[in-house]
Amino acid sequence: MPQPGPENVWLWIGTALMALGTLAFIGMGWNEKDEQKQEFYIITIFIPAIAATSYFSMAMGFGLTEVTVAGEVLDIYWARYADWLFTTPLLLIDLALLAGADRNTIATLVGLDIGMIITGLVAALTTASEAMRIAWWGVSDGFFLVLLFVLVSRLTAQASDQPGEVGSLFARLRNVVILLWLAYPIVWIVGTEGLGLVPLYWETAGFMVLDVLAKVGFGFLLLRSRSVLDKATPAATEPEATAAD
Ligand code: RET
Repeated sequence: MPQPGPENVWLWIGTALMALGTLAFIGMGWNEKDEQKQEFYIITIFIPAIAATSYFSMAMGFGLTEVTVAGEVLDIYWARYADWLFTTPLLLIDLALLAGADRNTIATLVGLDIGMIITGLVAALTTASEAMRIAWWGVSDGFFLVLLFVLVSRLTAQASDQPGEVGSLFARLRNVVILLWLAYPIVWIVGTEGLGLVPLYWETAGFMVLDVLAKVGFGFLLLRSRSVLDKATPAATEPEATAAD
């Protein structure tokens, strides 16, 4: 099993920050009795909890493998993709619940997201050629761009039916997601998986900062707004039964 190099320091910091974020969210949700709000807490607690285990596995060397592309050996932290496969859909579900999105919109977002992560993993593991890796990166970008489009079009339209404060929290979190998430494919392509312009040490630092902001930062913004979560009504999936009949 390959062992992590000096980038290990970032992986341990990531493990610690994700674990602390998990504990903080558990603490914030401890006394929550309202089932609807509990849903936000449960989802948001799982996000850094999954990341903490993924970071731990990378720091220990378990989440690391090597691939050889055109005679060059690359260290690939595959555990990132295992983390993202679960946590990015959870982040989108948090946003979608806030928007009061319907099931079809949620399913579309999650489907596109899974397509993005799986093809990103293929890009990372492909050994055929450098060009093939970049081609798969492009396929993953395709899923990502459609996902962003659904976020700004359909999901935003659905959020406009929510009360004002919920709508503005949604808009803030949506913008945070768009800005932070856009950095991932850039770090990937300039880093060792792609063009190799940035060494693994700094690439690992970059992903760690992004992951902490996109998970723990996002979670704080969402959960600190308790009064807003109160007003976030669930999806308009089924009309409420009336007591009249
Ligand atoms: C990859 C490489 C291939 C192209 C694209 C990517 C996008 C990844 C994204 C990840 C987001 C992760 C988050 C994690 C934790 O909170 C797979 C890097 C488009 C958008 C938000």
